[in-house]
Amino acid sequence: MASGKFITFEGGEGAGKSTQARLLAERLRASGYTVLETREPGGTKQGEKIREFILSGKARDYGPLGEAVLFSSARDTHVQEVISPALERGDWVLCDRFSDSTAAYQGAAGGVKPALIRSLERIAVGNTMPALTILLDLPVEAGLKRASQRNGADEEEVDRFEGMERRFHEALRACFLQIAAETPERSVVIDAQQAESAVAEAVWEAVVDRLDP
Ligand code: T5A
Repeated sequence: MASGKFITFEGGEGAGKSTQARLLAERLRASGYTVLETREPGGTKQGEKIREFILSGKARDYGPLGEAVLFSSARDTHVQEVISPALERGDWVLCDRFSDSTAAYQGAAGGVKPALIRSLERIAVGNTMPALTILLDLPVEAGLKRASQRNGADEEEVDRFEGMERRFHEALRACFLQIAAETPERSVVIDAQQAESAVAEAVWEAVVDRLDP
């Protein structure tokens, strides 16, 4: 039986997921916990290859369903080879994006039917659902601005999804909020417009409240 704690960070582009996952990992480690930081797509050799393939735009021709299958294949390996073993060891696992991202990007915004998205989640994730999902929510404009500032002037840095039209990003935001409303037992929504330190404090409060470190 898994005895560790599984936390995922979700949200639109530039919401601050990577930043907050790193800050939470530092805080947990300072409290004496063993923490595994990982991300999706990625987290395994195969997953990093799929990440490169999709984010470079090379998988675009397969359409949202093809991309959902690729993300799910990477997730299946990630769960089996990395996440589940770490949870069984009793580690804390912090994952930058997970299956809610497939529901939002390929499902709500990409048009893949909810039943297909749910089937893929069942296959790739099974029972290894997060104990806590932190949804970092902020207006689309603000998130894209942050992402573009991080990328700098290099247009080549804009990945497969950052460059999508505004309607796509609004659909993502609405979907993430809907998932959070439908799964209150694991989801906490945090206003990501606040300063980095204030967001970090809200994340820590959610972790203490839900998981009692
Ligand atoms: N995807 C992923 C799918 O379509 N389906 C899936 O199933 C999965 C798993 C992943 C892409 O793949 C898609 C979604 C994504 O488009 P990625 O590079 O991992 O690509 O992209 P993101 O996860 O969107 O990561 P980003 O780096 O764009 O955003 P983050 O991690 O949310 O933000 P972060 O921490 O890098 O911060 C961005 C910038 O903002 C600043 C940071 O310093 C940084 O410069 N910042 C703040 N500025 C002001 N105030 C704050 N509170 C700030 N917090 C951070």
